[in-house]
Amino acid sequence: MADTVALKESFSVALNSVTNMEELEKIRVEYLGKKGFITELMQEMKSLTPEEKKTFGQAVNVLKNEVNDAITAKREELKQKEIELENSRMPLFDLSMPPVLDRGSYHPITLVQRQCEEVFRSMGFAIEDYSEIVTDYECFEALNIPKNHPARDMQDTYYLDNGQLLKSHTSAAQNAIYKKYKDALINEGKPIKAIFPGRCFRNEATDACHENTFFQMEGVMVDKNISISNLIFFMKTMLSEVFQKDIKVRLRPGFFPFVEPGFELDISCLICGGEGCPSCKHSGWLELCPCGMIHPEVLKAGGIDPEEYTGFAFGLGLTRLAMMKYGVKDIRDLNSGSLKVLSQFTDDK
Ligand code: FA5
Repeated sequence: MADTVALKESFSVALNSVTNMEELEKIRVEYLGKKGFITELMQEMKSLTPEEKKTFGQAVNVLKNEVNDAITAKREELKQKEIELENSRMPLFDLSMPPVLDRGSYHPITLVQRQCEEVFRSMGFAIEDYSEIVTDYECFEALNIPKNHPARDMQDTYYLDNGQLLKSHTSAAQNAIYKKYKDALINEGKPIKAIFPGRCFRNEATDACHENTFFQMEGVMVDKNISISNLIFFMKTMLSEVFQKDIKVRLRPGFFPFVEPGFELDISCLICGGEGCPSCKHSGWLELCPCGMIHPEVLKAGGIDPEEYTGFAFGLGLTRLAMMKYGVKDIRDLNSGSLKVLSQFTDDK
């Protein structure tokens, strides 16, 4: 008497190796066809006793049904795969759909960032990108802010479990920039001139001029004999190019451990014309671009000899610049994703 269990096993192995409809049909014929293994088993019954016929007949029937069901399921599976393959070859868009959306627009921060990049590129600055997750060394220690230094309280920082942190200011990239360009400075006399825009994160209570996620654009220049007048020249050029009109600016002393001397560069609020409003915390002035001469310790950490080289650095508040440039009264509107706000900038490319 043939072994139905062994036949079922050989069928399973054969079915598993099937990859298309042709192979499936071949197996169907091999097992269920007129001369197939299962049909042959049925014929063996003739020579059995009535008792044997009963048990064997039942086993063959069960096997036949299982084989049938398995072939039907496999057929469905193959059909589904064919449909998926066909879909993957189709274009992802439907050319016959009527246009339902208006032309999109650049985000005001992108617009203002591009303008700044253009201004600095034309003055020979390289544009660099940097990660949003940085080390404590990059964000603080390399910037002359050791562990437990009170200056860390100036920036409410989001720390990660692994000790890294979300970049609280673009200054976090300074050390890497110095290390990247110092050889060309020292060996070939090429000044370091770079800007590096990026997203920053602080655990801030938000208001009309503070967000917890905002953009800054850092800039550095290092060479022999760089002075505060170079810094003032670049700041003035950047502001007059971006605003294309005279704006009132004030420079006052400011403390940042990574510059000496340090300054706060404020602009007269363009929302209220300097009268005072929520956008400028009713002071008439908006802190826009702190800056200063790079601290000798920071140059040293970047592998640059402060006895030989000097430089300036600035940290422009790009999000605030976008507010001023486009008259956005509340900084939170810029992260709101509201098309009402953002679509106003469509034509300004
Ligand atoms: C800094 O972040 C320094 N790293 C800047 C710097 C660089 C100083 C190089 C000296 C040399 P501050 O925390 O003030 O400084 O931020 C710089 C600018 O970013 C501010 O003037 C403001 O325009 C913008 N800014 C800061 N915090 C926020 C915030 N929560 N929301 C929106 N803009 C902000």
